[in-house]
Amino acid sequence: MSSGLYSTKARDFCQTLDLTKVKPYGDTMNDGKVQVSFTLPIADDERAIEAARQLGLKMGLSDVLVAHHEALDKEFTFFVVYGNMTHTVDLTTIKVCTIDSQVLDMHGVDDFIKQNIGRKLVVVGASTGTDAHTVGIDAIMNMKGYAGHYGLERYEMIEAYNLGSQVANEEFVKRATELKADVLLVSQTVTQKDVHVSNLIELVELLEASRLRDKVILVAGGPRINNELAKELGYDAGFGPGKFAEHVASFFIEEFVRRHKK
Ligand code: B12
Repeated sequence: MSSGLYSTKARDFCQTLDLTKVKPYGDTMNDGKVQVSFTLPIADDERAIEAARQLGLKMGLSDVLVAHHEALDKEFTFFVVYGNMTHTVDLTTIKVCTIDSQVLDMHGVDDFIKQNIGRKLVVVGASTGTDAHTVGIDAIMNMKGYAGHYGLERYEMIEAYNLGSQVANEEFVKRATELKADVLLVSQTVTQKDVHVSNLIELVELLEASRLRDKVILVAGGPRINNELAKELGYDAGFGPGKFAEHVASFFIEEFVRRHKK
């Protein structure tokens, strides 16, 4: 291994990477290479391929290549398009709304609750509204957990109630009241026509009307949920893909203590 080779590479990288003009990396810095896939509601023919190419140009790609096209049926065609992104972003101006809690593991969370709260926390979760997807909320709550991360049901100091899917907001609020919930976890997967937004807002309104909003820590999650959106909609936090029980638990135990110290 020659250290000379490595230092030359590192120098090239530094010389060409401009954080104020970041663009996709294919195999050389700043080549802007991307792959986009989409379906058009038209038959798979020469005109359709040209339509896909022109759409690629309109997306801000140069050197557009329609690498793959396949008829899904007579009236729909699937495309894979390659191209070079002409746009850049200025990383130095980007601000994100992050969750700053220190992430503890399951035992760390249990110990924290024992030492700082002194009783079990009641956590009630569901996939609400018309949403039938349960895998996300199960990943967070079920005993066996997901991808090697145990769910909240396994935590000694958490009393977890997973109400399942398609739970109407009214029913969710009713059960949360009966169970004296400290924390409410809402999962939303379907985002077509922004149904998740109206459903999440409806829950906040119901909680406010029942004078419960300030009494619970309210968290949303799902594949297209992030902290920024959740906060905008009146939630205390939002979690998306790649987050597990320990992330949300670490957030709500800190938040619980913060509120009760006040
Ligand atoms: C499995 C599945 C189904 C199953 C669900 C079975 C079940 N019991 O859940 C079935 C077949 C029932 C189904 C139905 C439908 N589905 Co579906 N489904 C999927 C699929 C393939 C996987 C979803 C999944 O399980 N992901 C795994 C989990 C673990 O990931 P996750 O949800 O993101 O959860 C993680 C995080 O987001 C986070 N998280 C999630 N929730 C929460 C909550 C909290 C509080 C926290 C902290 C974190 C958190 O933690 C998890 C772990 O990291 C996806 C496509 C895909 N590959 O993603 C489509 C998909 C979600 N389905 C889709 C659609 C459209 C539907 C239907 C509407 C189809 C139809 N026309 O009938 C129906 C839904 C009907 C309804 N009323 O809801 C679309 C959604 C598009 C959109 N953005 O709106 C997708 C993306 C498919 C697609 N590409 O079109 N579906």
